[in-house]
Amino acid sequence: MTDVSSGHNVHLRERAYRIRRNALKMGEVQGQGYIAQALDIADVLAVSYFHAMQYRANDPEWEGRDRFLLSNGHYAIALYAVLLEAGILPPEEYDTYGSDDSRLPMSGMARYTPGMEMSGGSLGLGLSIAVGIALGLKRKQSPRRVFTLFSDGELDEGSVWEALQSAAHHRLDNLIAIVDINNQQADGPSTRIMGFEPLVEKLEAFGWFVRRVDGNDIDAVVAAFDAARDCPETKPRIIIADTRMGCGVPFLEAREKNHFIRVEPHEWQQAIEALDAARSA
Ligand SMILES: Cc1ncc(C[n+]2csc(CCOP(=O)(O)OP(=O)(O)O)c2C)c(N)n1
Ligand SMILES: [Mg+2]
Repeated sequence: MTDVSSGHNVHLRERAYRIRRNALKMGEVQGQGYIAQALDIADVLAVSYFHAMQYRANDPEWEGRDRFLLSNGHYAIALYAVLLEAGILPPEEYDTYGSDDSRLPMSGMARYTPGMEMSGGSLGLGLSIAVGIALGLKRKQSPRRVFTLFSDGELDEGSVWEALQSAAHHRLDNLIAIVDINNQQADGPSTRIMGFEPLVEKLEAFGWFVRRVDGNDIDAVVAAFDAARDCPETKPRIIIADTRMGCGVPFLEAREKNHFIRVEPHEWQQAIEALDAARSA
């Protein structure tokens, strides 16, 4: 039987593959990095940049763009990977990742990098900034939307819950938040450090439109973004994406303590080969 639903999103799967590949190529330049996160969030980024958002690759500050705010600044390598794929950054620039004077520092800096809307190194702030921008766009009667990605570790931060509450208060239906539930943070599994379940119920009680999906299932992610776009209620929207760290490279997926992984020099090529094998499977 033909799987028609997967057929629809073949181009997004290819984008996600290329985002993962870009991240691995950058990781190889420095020999380390937040690679497992880039691999887990690649599908969400593919859907954001190649299905949901409007922007001009050759004019990243175009006033009519949708904004994408990366709150978890240590995921910068993942954002660079999609900015390279989108043509906002030139493809050969990956080679400068993390080196002196590069526009791609290991921790994201809005001032340095075209397409990076905020510096997110200090966690827990992106959603508040997104609320302010979404409110400003509404007051200017702009039809544009604000997307923001944050991590499950950021749910430990009180500021995130204040922002969740204020977005609902201001009825920001132009705000689409995505939270990456990879159940990992610096000190261990997120649910052990600071439990946040039942998350759907909590966010609904806070007045948000909520969808929870397998964040590594492109079809499910597309459906969630479409539902968030089409929801008729004047509520902010949030997509809870359950993801697998290292997704796409089985030996990295299996690695323990993968908040910050070191990859041996000979393993980078193996990682790309594993990615290629999964792509042609
Ligand atoms: C306010 C703040 N506190 C602590 C840190 C140090 N820090 C960097 S990454 C990280 C883990 C955050 O959780 P999460 O993003 O879910 O981790 P991951 O999924 O990337 O493993 C921490 C605590 C920080 N950058 N900012
Ligand atoms: Mg996490």
